[in-house]
Amino acid sequence: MFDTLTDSFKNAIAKIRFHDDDKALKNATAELKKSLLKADVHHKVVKELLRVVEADTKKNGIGKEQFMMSLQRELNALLTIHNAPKGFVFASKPPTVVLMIGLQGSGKTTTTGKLAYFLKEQKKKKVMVIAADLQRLAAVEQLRQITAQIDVVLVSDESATPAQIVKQGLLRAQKELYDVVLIDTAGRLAIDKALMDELAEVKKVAQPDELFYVADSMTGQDAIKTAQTFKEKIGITGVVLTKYDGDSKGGIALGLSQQVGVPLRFIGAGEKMPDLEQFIPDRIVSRLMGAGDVQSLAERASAAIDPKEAKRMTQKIKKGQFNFNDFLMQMEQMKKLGNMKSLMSMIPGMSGMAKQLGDLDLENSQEIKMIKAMVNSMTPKERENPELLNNSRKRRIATGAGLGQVQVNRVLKQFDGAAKMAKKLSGKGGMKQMQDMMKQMQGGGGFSGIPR
Ligand SMILES: Nc1nc2c(ncn2[C@@H]2O[C@H](COP(=O)(O)OP(=O)(O)OP(=O)(O)O)[C@@H](O)[C@H]2O)c(=O)[nH]1
Ligand SMILES: [Mg+2]
Repeated sequence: MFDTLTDSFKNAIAKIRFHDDDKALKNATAELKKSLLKADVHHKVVKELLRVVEADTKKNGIGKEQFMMSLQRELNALLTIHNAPKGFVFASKPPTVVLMIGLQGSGKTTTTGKLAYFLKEQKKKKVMVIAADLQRLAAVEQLRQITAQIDVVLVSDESATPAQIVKQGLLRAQKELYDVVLIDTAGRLAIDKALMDELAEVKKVAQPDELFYVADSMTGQDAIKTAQTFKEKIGITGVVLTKYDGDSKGGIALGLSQQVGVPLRFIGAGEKMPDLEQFIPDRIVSRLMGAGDVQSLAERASAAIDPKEAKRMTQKIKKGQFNFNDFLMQMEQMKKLGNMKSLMSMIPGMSGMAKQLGDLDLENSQEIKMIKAMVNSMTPKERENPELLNNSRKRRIATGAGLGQVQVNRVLKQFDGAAKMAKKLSGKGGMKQMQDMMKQMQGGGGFSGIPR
């Protein structure tokens, strides 16, 4: 997710050796300046960051460690707004009310869904969404589909005004003890008086704890200017940067908080519901320096994997009973983990690998589609008992799935191999094998000299 930026820091650090001189430091900062500007970080932000890092490193004696420490400290300062909240913060008295605002098409509705999903799955909260975008006819329908998909309550009424529907929703949230209420509002092409008046009225009724400005990262520095205007006119407490997956430069995330004077709180990097990440400065800095973010990884995994279910599955695998139904269920669970590329970049030393991985898409990969088609052509008995599959059954399944016999045989062989492998790993000594594998992965590639 932060490929370009991580590479910039990695290359600059590589220019400095253990004991070094002014010239090496100059080289390193010059290189960093060039690449940060290219990544679209604002020039004033770059200048200030490098000025402090250079002075600081000189003071402490030029060397790789000092340079990295100082870079780490200054990046942290750059991304942090003093006394401002980080990630998602709950109000002392529920429900926490969040107003989502921004220009047309910036990603408000999608982000409202992603945020609801994050709060429900990772924070285990009772979440309500209110549809206060009554400008576009399709807007409520879009939100209805999203909330249905993630199983979150939607409050809507096309015949009411935005302020009225917000009032209704909040009353219900009080009565039914909701933890969080997210309010999706209408966008406009540009900032105009009608929009600001509508938002001001909704704000008055909602009395929100948070006002999240949703900004499209593809609009670059314009996103920052608009955020500043929203801050002046309505007031905002945080920014969510969307479509970060389409922004190959990514530098805007670095300067945004200081430029707007409000913290960046979340980053959206994909169109699916799990594709939202909290922006917590020290974790992000760790990733930028190539040291991964194990904490976020663990939080994601714990949201996606139900420990009871995992135990049941392990038992089945141990007994050699892993079948096609289990396989499909595991695939569904994996989807909750979200984008593989961003997951990889959370593992220490693996940020380089994330790039090579590309966009592995579990839902749309040909292989997975083929397996799903096959499983769908099986009878319930066959799904439970893979060993039932003789040649005539295989032929029937191949026809039903629109596949050739060779393809079916290949997939069945793979499945068989995977089940055996899993059984082996789950047995005695299996855990050790796994750990050795992980150790090898951490040892190679990346740079892991950051003191923690
Ligand atoms: N690739 C990618 N697409 C995104 C992301 N966030 C939103 N989108 C897409 O951007 C488009 C607009 O998103 P919406 O959520 O409808 O935007 P909006 O701000 O609600 O738009 P209006 O209600 O018309 O003002 C949709 O096609 C989304 O799928 C993201 O993080 N990555
Ligand atoms: Mg919308």
